[in-house]
Amino acid sequence: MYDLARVCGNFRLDGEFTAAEKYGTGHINDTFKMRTTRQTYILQRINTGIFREPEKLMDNFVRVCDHIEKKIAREKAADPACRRKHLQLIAARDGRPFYRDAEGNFFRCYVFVDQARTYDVLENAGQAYAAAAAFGAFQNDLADLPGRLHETIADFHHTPKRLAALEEAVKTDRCGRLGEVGPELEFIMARKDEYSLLIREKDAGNLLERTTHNDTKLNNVLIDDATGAGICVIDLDTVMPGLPHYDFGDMVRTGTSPAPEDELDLGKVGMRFEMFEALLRGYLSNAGRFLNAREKELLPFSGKLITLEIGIRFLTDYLSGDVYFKIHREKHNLDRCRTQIALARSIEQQFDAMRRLNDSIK
Ligand code: ADP
Ligand code: GN1
Ligand code: MG
Repeated sequence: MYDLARVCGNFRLDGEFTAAEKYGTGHINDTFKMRTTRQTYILQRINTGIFREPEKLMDNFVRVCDHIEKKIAREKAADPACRRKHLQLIAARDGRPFYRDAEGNFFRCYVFVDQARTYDVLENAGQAYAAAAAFGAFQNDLADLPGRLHETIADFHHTPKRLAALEEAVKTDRCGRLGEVGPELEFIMARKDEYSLLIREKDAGNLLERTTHNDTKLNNVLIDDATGAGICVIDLDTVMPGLPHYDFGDMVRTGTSPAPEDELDLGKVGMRFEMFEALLRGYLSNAGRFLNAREKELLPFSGKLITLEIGIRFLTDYLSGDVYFKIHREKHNLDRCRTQIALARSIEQQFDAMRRLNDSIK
């Protein structure tokens, strides 16, 4: 699709380009694992249909990476392997943190973190604890980031606006798919009153805007093969001002079910309580240092809210003709929406126990 050898020639790489292959299961960017004679890298083409201001996005990226790098600088003096704990951006030949080709494609490149991997479905509670601790540490590290980051996508987690977009897609029914989604729509609409809770609490001053990741799908943290620790948080496109709940909620959405996000057998989808507990304890082991009482109290609710919010987004995209998320089969977005609903239902069934556990952790 792209002349990757030529693109790579525009970055300050160590060694000569040898090969690149498609990599990962992300829904937005085009990701390649790329090798030179001396190093392995990740090369990404930023999806500028979605991220309309890639320069600002990369400005965020650099600020975040530099800040985290400074935090671990002292550690690094003692252990050079610590550089695996943050993304190391490779500058383009002109010194910028990205390369823009003649067609207007934006590419960025960073060092491939080896002996670590991501999981689309977590295997055990230890991984859940480790991943959530890493995201908690990430928020904690960014708590003193100077200035305010650019909003790379406005209202990214504004659930009522996500619902309004769904209502618009229902009205338009661009692809004539409305007839297929009755039960899903009914489930989503029946919970309409819950979608504004976090926004209202924020407006009332009970929840504080912080710098958050906003896309804490569990495959956005690298787990070290040898130690099982969550070593490096990746996919920094949406790091921007937000609520911590957006991050914790997405961990619950992606870290508690034993089935993948697009599972067809909904009987396999559900919230495993022991995974929720591990996520909560892992997250609080770091985020517990800065969260206030109301922020803590609303963590279980965020799991349900973000699951429904992403369900709303998948359904909106299905009705709109699959224009946002990459799909790999017919009805893929509808299948994804259905798993979110099955998971939200399972969360609702265990909600009292989730809250009791949360309240018991001081
Ligand atoms: P997307 O926005 O499309 O999800 P990501 O930045 O999450 O893109 O990258 C896609 C996948 O590539 C990740 O899930 C991870 O497996 C892998 N990956 C990304 N960055 C690195 C890295 N620095 N080292 C190793 N693997 C990486
Ligand atoms: C997208 O880029 P990726 O695949 O990690 C999406 C998230 C959704 C997720 C659903 C910028 O994440 O918001 O939660 O898919 N990213 C963007 O799987 O929209
Ligand atoms: Mg990703």
